Amino acid sequence: MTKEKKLYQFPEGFLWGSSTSGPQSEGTVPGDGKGMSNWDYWFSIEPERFHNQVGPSQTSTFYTNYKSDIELLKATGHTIFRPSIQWSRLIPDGVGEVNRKAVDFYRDVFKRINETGVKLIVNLYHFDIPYALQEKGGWETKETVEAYENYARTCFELFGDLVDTWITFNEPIVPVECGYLGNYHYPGKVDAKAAVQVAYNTQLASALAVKACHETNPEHKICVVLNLTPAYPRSQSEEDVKAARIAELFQTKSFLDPSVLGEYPRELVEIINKHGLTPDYTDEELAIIKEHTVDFLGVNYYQPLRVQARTTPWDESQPFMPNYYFQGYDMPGKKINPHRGWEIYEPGIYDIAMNLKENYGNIDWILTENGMGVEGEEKFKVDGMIQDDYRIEFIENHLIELHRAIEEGANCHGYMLWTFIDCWSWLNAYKNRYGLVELDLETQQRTIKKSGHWFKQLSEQNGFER
Ligand code: BGP
Repeated sequence: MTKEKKLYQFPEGFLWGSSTSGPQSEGTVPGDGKGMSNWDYWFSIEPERFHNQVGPSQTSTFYTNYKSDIELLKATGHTIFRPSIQWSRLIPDGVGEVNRKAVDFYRDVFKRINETGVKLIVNLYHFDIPYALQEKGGWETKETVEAYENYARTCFELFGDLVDTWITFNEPIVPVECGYLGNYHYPGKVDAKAAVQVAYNTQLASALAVKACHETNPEHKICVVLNLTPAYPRSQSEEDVKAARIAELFQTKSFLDPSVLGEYPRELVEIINKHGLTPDYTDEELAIIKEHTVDFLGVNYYQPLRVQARTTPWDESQPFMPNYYFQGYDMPGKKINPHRGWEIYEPGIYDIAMNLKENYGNIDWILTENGMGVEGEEKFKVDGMIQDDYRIEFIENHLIELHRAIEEGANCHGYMLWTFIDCWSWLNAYKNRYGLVELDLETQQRTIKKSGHWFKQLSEQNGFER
């Protein structure tokens, strides 16, 4: 007996596409005028920290090949696409002179994308800061906040005739955690006080960009992209539930609440104060955060966060970390992406959607990143094409949960995969492939994967049957 198929039809006008970032896709060529970013600098001093010692200079050569790459957007069914501007390309020293070659490049990219009829959503910041600012303390300082506000305003003025939908930051918690607590990103500090200041300054900068966007073009919309994984407790015991609640304060509410509600959660503020981590702030700054909340949200979702109460007492000789209050929980029997090692938990999307619906005024949102990284993906190549059925299944399974949420009133308006063409990924370089389009690193040739062809069909049908 064959099971009857169900049709998962998405609302009219639902957007289908992918996200990438400047630092992970553009690459550099001599004479392009790009300044040094934190990533360029870090690679120059510690290349061994990067997988196979592959750095950020080449990436997927979008700077050179963007004209033909943009043609691939249509071939893979895109109706929306998210690139990012590299601050260090546009304003090489972070402040001051604008690089005219960068203006020409980004204008041509945006113009061509508009001509294909694909909706553009442009991100201003994807973990990349001009090194000239990083050297002077980066996000620990208010000078960087001011420089970022000017940079954002410059972008709205230079590109506002071509772009009407913007993103202030992608996953702002990541540079906080990785750069100031966990030593996975430059500057590799382990300093909770600095981490809190960086988080606060980033939030202030995001609100200032929202303000600048609305002042420059009142019709334009702007969001922040957050990785909103729920924190799932090991059990319903009081201790585990408390651990999950506090983990969520740090991991998600630290940016979600001020970005959408205009205020920090009281319990988070109390914890920060209790540990002597209060950042430098003024009432005037808090008023800016309060008044300039985002128009909509971008949500990235890859894997859930599972936590439990601490099983061992915190070692007081160690510097403060959020996991003073909780620790990770390795749930037995969890579903795993064997090619990347991350847990796959599709209902996470539904839970995020319901949280936004119930606790954040059912704000409009787009799923801005979801995807499946695969190490050694070339082994799935048959007759010249990567047969990534696992990716198709991964996307469908997540879409089923998203569809369920939308049927129950979630305000989600699009699904964007990470990523378009296989790209360079920070410390992992090219280890994990995510693209709808395969990139041959030797020849730079692009070949649409099976999922890329399937995605086109998905987009044309505005849904799928299963
Ligand atoms: C997200 C980032 C992306 C990308 C992705 C995949 O959090 O926004 O920039 O890197 O993760 O990560 P990885 O390549 O480490 O698997």
